[in-house]
Amino acid sequence: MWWLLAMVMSDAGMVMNANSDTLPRGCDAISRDYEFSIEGGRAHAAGHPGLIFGLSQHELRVEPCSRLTVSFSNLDQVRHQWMVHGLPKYLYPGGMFHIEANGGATMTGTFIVPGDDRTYLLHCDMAQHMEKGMKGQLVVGRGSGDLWSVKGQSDAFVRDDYLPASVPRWSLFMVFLGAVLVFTASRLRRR
Ligand SMILES: [Cu+2]
Repeated sequence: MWWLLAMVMSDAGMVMNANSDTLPRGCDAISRDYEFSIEGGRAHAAGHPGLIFGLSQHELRVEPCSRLTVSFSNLDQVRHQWMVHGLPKYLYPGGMFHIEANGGATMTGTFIVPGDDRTYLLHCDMAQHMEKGMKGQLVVGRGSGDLWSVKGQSDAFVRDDYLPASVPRWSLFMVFLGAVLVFTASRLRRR
């Protein structure tokens, strides 16, 4: 079980809870091998008001019992992470698989997903980075529904509803309507 606590650390960053050969319960074999190259950084928030950071891919869809090798490239100078939550704790301490890449670095790690249909949170855990755009979802099989506030996939939990462009026109109309009502009412009283 030595690999359970395995943590690869280097100048470029670290990989925690890598698992390339132990099958989750209920999996008879590795169903498929995936390789993903994912970038994280400010460049991937461009054009999305309110976001500062982003991922090149905010949703990954994979088959149950598949093995994912993820190369995570950090395009910024600050640290970024690519972290999956909710994995089985008997296999991944804390339920996590975690890649951290220092500024400008790329780190690669492998893990195996369980066999049930489920949607897992993936994010960067640096303070405020998830809230500022580094949030995604890993959909295994049919998944278990979209997470909220995943860029390009789902709506924000609290949506910033800026006033629509027609508000000034409607305001003027309501003021006019009010004036007409007051005028009419005063005419009626005078009779
Ligand atoms: Cu980050």
